[in-house]
Amino acid sequence: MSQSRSVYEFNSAIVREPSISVVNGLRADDRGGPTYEGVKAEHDAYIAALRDAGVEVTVLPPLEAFPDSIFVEDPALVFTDGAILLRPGTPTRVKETAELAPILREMFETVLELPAPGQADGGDIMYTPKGLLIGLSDRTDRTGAQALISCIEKLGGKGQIAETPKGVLHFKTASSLLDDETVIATAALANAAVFEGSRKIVVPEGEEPAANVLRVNDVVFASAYYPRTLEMLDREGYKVVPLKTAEIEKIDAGLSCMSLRWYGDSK
Ligand code: CIR
Repeated sequence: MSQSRSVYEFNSAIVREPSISVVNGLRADDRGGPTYEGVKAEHDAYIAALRDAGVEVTVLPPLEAFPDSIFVEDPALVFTDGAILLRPGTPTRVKETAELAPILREMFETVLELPAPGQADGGDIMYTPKGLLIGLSDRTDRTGAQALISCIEKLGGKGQIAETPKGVLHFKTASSLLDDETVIATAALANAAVFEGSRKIVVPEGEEPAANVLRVNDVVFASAYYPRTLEMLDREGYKVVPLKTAEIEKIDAGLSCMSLRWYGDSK
């Protein structure tokens, strides 16, 4: 696995347009569904921000049969040297993997498949300079995490299992990499053993969803609705791109989940 550049240096990404059915996306607590127009506007701004950050974005067509298919991060994992097809840990999303497979096979020479019966969602997987952290959650089980580590090792990388706090959808719902030394996390996750040795920025109480940020090249995408977190990131010297997330948050999503990102050497 190529280690010569930062894990947040990207020149390529895949996104998928939201379907009209996105209004029926999965959610743990129903605070009212998002509107299609609202999600589409947030998604359009997200694509524009990726392009502004220097990323070439491939936009896939919407899939009406899969309300959550806009969240392409979950059914696959991508690297410079290959891709891994995952098995999402919730029944309505399992077949999203087959929908992504053809484009990944076109774009990557090596495409591995997570062997059955394990399950893993990309939202539980954090790239760090020391390897991948795989959070166990309701979506990612130990069998899936261990099988995934074997796949990652076949691509020349390393993986390590972590725990996700109870009641949190994904490991990265509550933590994100900010740079080679630093993570941002909720208070519940910041002291996890896997973050020992990292510099930690803890999101203020009441702003927990702000822990899902996305570092892309020299900028950090962050939700526009958490002013204390935005201010803290600014004070720490990060170049923050605030993005609207009100609609996607209604279906438990944040900024990392709407893209698959990698650095393509051939570009
Ligand atoms: C789901 O429950 O699967 C979607 N409604 C949200 C997925 C968010 N994915 C992510 O953060 N990686």
